[in-house]
Amino acid sequence: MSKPIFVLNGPNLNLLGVREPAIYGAETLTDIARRTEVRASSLGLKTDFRQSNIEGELVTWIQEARSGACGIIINAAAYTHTSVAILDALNAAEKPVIELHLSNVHRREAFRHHSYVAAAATGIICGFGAKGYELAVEAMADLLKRQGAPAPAGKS
Ligand code: CA2
Repeated sequence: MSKPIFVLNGPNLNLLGVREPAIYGAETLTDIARRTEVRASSLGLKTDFRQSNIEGELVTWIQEARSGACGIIINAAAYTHTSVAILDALNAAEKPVIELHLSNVHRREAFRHHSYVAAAATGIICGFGAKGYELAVEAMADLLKRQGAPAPAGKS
């Protein structure tokens, strides 16, 4: 059985669908987990979808991903903009990483324009709401396919 993609979600994302629908949409995190899993399954992949309000717990899960996951999709929420600990853990995991945000952080306050996570990520998806989770799974499927592919001729 192949390893799952860890889909990690940071602080306050458990409030989705309950507060601030104008910014973050009306879907709950449970709705998003379901649509993420369905998209992954259509691509022959599994997801392990988690949320925590605790920075250290996210760090522990990222450490777990080193042996337990094929890749990491992370919406670190506010920790995106503050956490060197999460950046260090992502670098140590040595897995493909996709940074994800529901909102377009670059249209928002200046303090959301800097991301520590970005320094460990292959790519970033933001501004597409819940659909971004499906886009991230598609992007991860491509990354994993490329990883498994033999090197092009003359480039071994
Ligand atoms: O757009 C995103 O996905 C964010 O990661 C969401 C974070 C924010 O700090 C980032 O800058 C961008 C905030 C998550 C808070 O989620 C809430 C959901 C409903 C109600 C209140 C907060």
